Amino acid sequence: MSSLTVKQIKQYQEEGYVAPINVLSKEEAKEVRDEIERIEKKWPNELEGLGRNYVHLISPVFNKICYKPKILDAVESLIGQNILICGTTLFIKNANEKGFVSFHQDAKYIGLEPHNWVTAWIAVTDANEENGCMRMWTGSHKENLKHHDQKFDENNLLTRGQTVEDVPINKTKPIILKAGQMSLHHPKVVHGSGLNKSNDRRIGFVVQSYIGTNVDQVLGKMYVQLARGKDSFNYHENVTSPIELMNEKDILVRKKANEELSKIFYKGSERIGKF
Ligand SMILES: O=C(O)CCC(=O)C(=O)O
Repeated sequence: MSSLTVKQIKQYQEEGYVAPINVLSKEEAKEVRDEIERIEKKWPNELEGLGRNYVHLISPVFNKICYKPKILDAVESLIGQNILICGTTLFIKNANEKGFVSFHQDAKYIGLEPHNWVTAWIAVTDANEENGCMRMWTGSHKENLKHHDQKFDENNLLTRGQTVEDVPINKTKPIILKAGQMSLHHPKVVHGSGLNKSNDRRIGFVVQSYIGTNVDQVLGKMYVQLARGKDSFNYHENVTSPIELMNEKDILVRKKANEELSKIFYKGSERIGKF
């Protein structure tokens, strides 16, 4: 079932994103934050570096979120009814740290073709201009992929510090979300985010991305789960949902998935970053 209104679909087509969409209750968002903080406390390095990826493969709490009908209904409106979950990433900016995300296009280095996919940014905490919410360069998805400089800045939360220069800030819009709301953005829309100047963490749980079953990975191997519909293409490795937090078997699957993801992200790069 697709749930976005004609107006919302038009916003996505014209601006390259749609937001806000209510998907989790306040309690569910809190449950996700608690799960993150439980993992951080018990396994301090688990979510560091590459460990920010594929957390849905080691935690049933995250895995369940990826299958939420409210999320999938909205995604279906944009990419059709045969949907795979092909990855997740935690974008955490702690208070008093200098993390930022340079302006970039997701499609640049990820190798997912054709671009029948969409990224779901789910707000675990509120995201606003004070704590460094995303900003979208509206309409930029209608252009081709742009040149990205590779800066490897140590505070940049992107793998290579990939950066589109000269973004007209007056054409960007902040994506202000309450905890439990989501934005959906297009593979080619130029977006980034600034510093967290608040006293609390800013946390996004990002499904990167929901892809149509017709989308192939042209740079490497991906570990996917069927979220909805039927996969008659079978381009990717299928994995099962975790049944408990940090099960040993799941940890190994996640490790493999992350190794493969790293090869994709850094293909052709002379340097490897910390994520
Ligand atoms: O969380 C952020 O600030 C940026 C996330 C991002 O670039 C993405 O989800 O594609």
